[in-house]
Order: sequence, then structure tokens, then C-alpha cells
Amino acid sequence: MVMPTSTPLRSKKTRALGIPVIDLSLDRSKVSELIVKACEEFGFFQVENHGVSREIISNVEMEGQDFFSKPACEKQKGRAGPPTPFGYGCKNIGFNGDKGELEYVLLETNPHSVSERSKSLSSDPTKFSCAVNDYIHAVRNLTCDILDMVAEGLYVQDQSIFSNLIRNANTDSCFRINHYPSSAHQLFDNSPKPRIGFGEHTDPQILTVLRSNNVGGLQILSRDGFWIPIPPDSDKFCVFVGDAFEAMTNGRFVSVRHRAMANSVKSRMSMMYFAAPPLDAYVSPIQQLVSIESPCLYRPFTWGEYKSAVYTLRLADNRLDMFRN
Ligand code: GA4
Repeated sequence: MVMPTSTPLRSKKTRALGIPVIDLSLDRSKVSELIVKACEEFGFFQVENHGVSREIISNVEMEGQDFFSKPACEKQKGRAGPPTPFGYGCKNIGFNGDKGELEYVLLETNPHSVSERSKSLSSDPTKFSCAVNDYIHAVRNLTCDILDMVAEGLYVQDQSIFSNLIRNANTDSCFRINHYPSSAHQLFDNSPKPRIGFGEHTDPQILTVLRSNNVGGLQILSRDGFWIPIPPDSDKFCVFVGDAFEAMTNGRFVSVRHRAMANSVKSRMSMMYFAAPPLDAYVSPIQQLVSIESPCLYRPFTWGEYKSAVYTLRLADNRLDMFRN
């Protein structure tokens, strides 16, 4: 059989919409190039052939389903509330009055904290925390791999410059499971209003890695101001550039605004790993991306400072502006 000699390697796009789907099993240097391009153009991409095992994913998904199917009073035992955002939450997002059509569990990612929190979330805390910890471990490795490829694609000498922040024992990364209940009753409504499950925002962290069941709802805002629905695919992960990455790349990457709709007839469950630096780490633009032509856009600030500022604001607020030079 005659094969084409040199088919250019291109990221597949969800055709009509142009959102990159990157196959991580391709040649590493090509993948690095594609990831950087996607971060620059969209601040968003999907990955396939990511190497996270189906078993690890389905174990945590089952724990999530079990938890959200419990009676409300049971779930409330693990309730989050000021001063801590961690634990179970329902309809309230953050502490400043934002509401959503969802319930969620938010956890810190260190295994000890997961075990402790599991006691108020599950009747079998060991099983719950093992499933969550295995998932976090696998997705953290995937995230670090992606970050190393970004550094490679940006021709940064220290290729672990980003991933070291996530591998650091004091990383402030967190893990969240969102559950958007179905709205089967709207089936018979002639003009069902689209309901917002989680309102428009950017993620404050470096990178977010999301996986959902096969129920749609996620939308990203394109640079020209259109909401683009992301087709759900439980075999892929969605990757979002966060505010901290925008700052570290001196604005070369832009954090992507996104939201989740909750008007599906099936319930949607998504799981997010938010990769963040330690609280005392500086989120400054890396040296290689600052020059006379591209002067430093942000004043130096730590992740802790940024996070505190973020938690005083509303979901849709533009946060990075406060730290501009
Ligand atoms: C968005 C990303 C993560 O889910 C999160 C969210 C946090 C929360 O739900 O408590 C925030 C939101 C998120 C950004 C602005 C602030 C903080 C709600 C909110 C109004 C856990 C995070 O780190 O920032």
C-alpha cells in the first residue's frame, strides 16, 4: 500500500468550532507546539490518549454519584462555609452572593486533608479518599506533563519551571466535583429558559484539568465574544489556562472565560483539578517572556495575595487587572 509521505501533523478540531483536540500519543515536540498554540489562541484545548486509566476515573465518578444521590441532610454534614471554602456546597458559589444551579464538593489535594474531609462526606471514608487520592495523583502527573511540554514549546530552559510549583509539597491546588441536577420537568416547557449552572468566570489558578460525564453544558467564550459549546466526551480531558498562567506568560496566554449551563435532561457531573502554586510563591512573568518589546505587564505578587483578592470579588469580575503595571 502506498502511504502519503509527509502528512502534516495538525491538531484535530471539533470541525465547526475550531477547538483543538490534541492527541498526547503523538510526537512530543509536535504536541508541545500544538499545546502552546492552543493556549495562545483559545486558552483552552482538549486532550485524548492522556494515559489516565479508566478504572481511576470510574472509581472517583462512582464515589461522586454515591455522594450526590444521598438525602440533602446527609450531604449537609460535610458542608463548607466561611472561613473555609472546602467541603460540600449547594447553590452558593464563593462567599459573595454568587448563585448557581449546582451542588459540589471542594477539596484540598493533599492526601491527609482528603482523608480527614472524607470522614464527613462518606460512610466509607477509606474507599472515598483512596478513589479521590488516586485520581488526584494521576491527573497531577498529567498536568505536570502538559506544563513541561508548554515550557518545551516556549523554549524555556528550565522545563520544570511550571510543574515544580505543582509538585511542591505546599502546592495550593484543589479538586472539585460539580453536580448539575437534571431538569427533566423543562421537557414540556415550550420555551425553556437556559439556566446557568456555574456563571461566567476565569479560573484563578495556573491550569485546570476537567473531565465530565457524557452530558453537555460547558461553554467557553471565544476571543470575538461568542459562547462556544464544548461537546461532552468522557474519554477526553478539557484543559483551561487560568489567570496565574496568563501572568506567568506575561499575557502570551490568556485565561479563558467559561461557564456551565444546567438545562440538560440528564444530570451533569464534572471533576476539576485546579493546579496552583504554593501560597508564598511569586506568580511573576518568567524572564524569557519579558523583553523591551514585551515589557512586564504585572507587578510582582504571590499566589496567596492573588487568591485573597479573588475571594473578595464576584465570580464574573476581572481579577488580573488589579495586578497590572
Ligand atoms: C473558580 C475556580 C474554582 O472552582 C474555585 C472557585 C471559587 C469558589 O467556588 O469558592 C471562587 C471562583 C473559583 C473564582 C472567584 C471566587 C472564588 C468563587 C468566587 C466567587 C474553587 C476557585 O479557586 O476560584
